Amino acid sequence: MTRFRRTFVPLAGIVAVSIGLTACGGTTQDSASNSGGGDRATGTANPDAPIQDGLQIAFLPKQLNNPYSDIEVGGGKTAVEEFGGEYKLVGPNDASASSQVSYINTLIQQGQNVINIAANDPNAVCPSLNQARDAGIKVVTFDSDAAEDCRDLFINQATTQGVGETLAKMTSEQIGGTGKIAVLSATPNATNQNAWIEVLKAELASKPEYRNIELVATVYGNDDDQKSFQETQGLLQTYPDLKAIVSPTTVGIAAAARYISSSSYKGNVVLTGLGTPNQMREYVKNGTVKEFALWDPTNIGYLSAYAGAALASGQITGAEGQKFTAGKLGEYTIGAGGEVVLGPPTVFDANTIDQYNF
Ligand code: RAM
Repeated sequence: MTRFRRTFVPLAGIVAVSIGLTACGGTTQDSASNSGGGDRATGTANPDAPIQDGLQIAFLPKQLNNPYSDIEVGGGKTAVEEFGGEYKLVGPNDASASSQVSYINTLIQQGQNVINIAANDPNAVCPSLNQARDAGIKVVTFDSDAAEDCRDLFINQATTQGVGETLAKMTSEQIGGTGKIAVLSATPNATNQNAWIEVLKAELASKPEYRNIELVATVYGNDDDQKSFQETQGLLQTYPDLKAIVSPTTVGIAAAARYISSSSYKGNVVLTGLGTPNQMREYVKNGTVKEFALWDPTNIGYLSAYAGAALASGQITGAEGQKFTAGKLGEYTIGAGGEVVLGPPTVFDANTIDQYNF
């Protein structure tokens, strides 16, 4: 088990992974590239510049009614209060591709200094985000990235490669390296889930220890509790010999656990993926789930707020190798592609889950 990394993230630890920009229903990667953003990390940075007073820092998560998002933006609020800024939270109730566009437009009209956004689609938000940047607003993506040319920085919770590897390893270990598995994801457009699933597939295809594992389906619960619950039921009916469901979304894994825990599949079908300890505790204790992973979402929002403040204050421009200090988390270095990595994922099981409260 790895503990949360709270201080310096060495550049060498940042694994550059090309994000699988699977465009399903949203705009295409090319259309985002043409949207006028470009690389703006070229100005002069002044690492000694103080964080400006009264910065207006907005948070726009994937959706508001998601416990994970609530924890993330709570960390953002703490940071904004620490450095004397003005915190604002807005967002849609669903995580569909274009649901965030109208909120971005309003934040531009309000003249916010920074927009922190967990993008529901890597491209659908790009024209609006680039309008924001044209208006002098700094754009930081956190949790789920937008295309690289329409944001200044991406705060990644862990390396994309690291999350995908962890999903493959947890699944394989729990099914003894053999059998059919399925993925219960969030929305079809989610940048973060799609990137993790790409790595999971690559791991299964390339490592000899995974050669007897077959990924038979990927279904989407849209980060909606009821839909995730029904998709779980559908998977188990369609594939009676399914050995495991991997759900790389806190909404999906919690809904799947609820379904499995009161069915005959409990103890027979493995459920793993990414969940919050507080949502998963009862299912670990009642034997539905043995092991799953995550990071502390509070720290993502906290780091994102400080990154935005550092950009807006001129401490950094977003170029690779620049450093900034994120309050109590310490110093971070900007990696390739404007990515800042929080730290490694943590794996939770019955022995460790009670050490965590989020
Ligand atoms: C859900 C969301 C979020 C993701 C977590 C793991 O809450 O899809 O974007 O990071 O799961």
